[in-house]
Amino acid sequence: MKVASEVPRLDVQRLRADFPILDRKVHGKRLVYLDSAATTQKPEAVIEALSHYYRTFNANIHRGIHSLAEEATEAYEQTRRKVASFIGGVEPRSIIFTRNATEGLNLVAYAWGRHHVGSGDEILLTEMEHHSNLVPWMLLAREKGAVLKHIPITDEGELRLDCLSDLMTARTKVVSVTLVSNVLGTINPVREIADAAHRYGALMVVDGAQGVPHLPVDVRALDCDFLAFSGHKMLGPTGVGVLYGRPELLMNMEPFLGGGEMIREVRLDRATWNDIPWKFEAGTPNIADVVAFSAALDYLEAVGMDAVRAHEVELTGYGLERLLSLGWIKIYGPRDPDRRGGVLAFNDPEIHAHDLSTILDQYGIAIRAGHHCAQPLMRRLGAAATSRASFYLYNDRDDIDALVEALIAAGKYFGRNTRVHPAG
Ligand code: C6P
Repeated sequence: MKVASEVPRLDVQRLRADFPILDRKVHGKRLVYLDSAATTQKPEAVIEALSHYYRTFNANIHRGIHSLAEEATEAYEQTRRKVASFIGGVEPRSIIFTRNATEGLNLVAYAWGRHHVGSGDEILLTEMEHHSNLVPWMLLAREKGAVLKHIPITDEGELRLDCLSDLMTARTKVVSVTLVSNVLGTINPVREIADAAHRYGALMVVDGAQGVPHLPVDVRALDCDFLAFSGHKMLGPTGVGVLYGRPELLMNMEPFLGGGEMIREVRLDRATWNDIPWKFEAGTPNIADVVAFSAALDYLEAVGMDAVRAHEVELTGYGLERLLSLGWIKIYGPRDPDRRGGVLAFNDPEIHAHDLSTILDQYGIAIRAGHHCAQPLMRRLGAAATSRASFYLYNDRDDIDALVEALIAAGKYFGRNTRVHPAG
């Protein structure tokens, strides 16, 4: 990662022009899109790539030998090579296309877990996981009689690594941790946890859904065995996910789904499997969206992930300062913007998160409200729901100012006598 002074500042106004949706109005107001942790908006290049695919070379891949099929196959495989390069220059055969991060995590729990986790074995997760990194492991633990354990968090929303040595045992088979929390924003010390996992002979799985889109990620630096993420959270179309897996592991795993494409030879009573990664891509994949995802990767590469990260640190710092200056907003997660990604979950003690989100929508502001698919974390935080503003490369300080103004207006609507306090 480059030092901050070497990283070029984003020209947000220029970038915004690439996102047609940002021109639209909501309830007559400028759209202020602060829900990129749920899904990001798409640049013209991605929309155009999708349309270009259907207009010019739509065909099924890996099957036909006509020109369209060859062009479609090449474009699909080219995206795989770009993804491999994007996460640190790994082998393209270690990249499996899934529907989303959720499917990637389920693939690991099912195809690896069912053959390597047994009764009494332990699966170590954390208290801040998204349901996608909890429920697949619950299903596995229930089937195998395995034990689920969780690294607790501090009141500031950081993992209690001091508990790690007590939680890891010779029975720990897998550790699965999110790189960035979708609620707290916390960036977790994955490398440190991976080192501990490997000392105990356990696998390290990383949920990269909120990490890969926002930080420069190098799989080798993380030293993880699996990494799952979603294309739609990084400017790509919905319906494309990525699972990186260490090739030695993937080669020795049983398939996840059976069908066309994932086989080498099929008899009536038995079959052998294709090479990786195709062994894990049964049936016709989401060709069009994978092809268009390539344009999203090009876009992010051109902007530079160091610049994306630096921009989000700056914006998150400004957001924290402005929200705290109101004096009544409770913010979850670390206070230091360098220790967190671009999500700010917060609560107004007098207005329910859902009401707040409905009012903000009247001002054209899109935020998310609810449990953010992290109910155990919500319980730990003592909150039934939170509001959440999340940023990406097309957001700027004006968006945060609009949010703050609307929060003040919402307070007035609910009868609050507003006085803005200094930041603290
Ligand atoms: N979080 C959010 O608004 P999918 O749905 O498979 O693309 O991503 C699942 C997922 C996994 N891990 C983390 C940390 C996530 O944040 C998400 C998706 C969205 O926070 C939708 S619930």
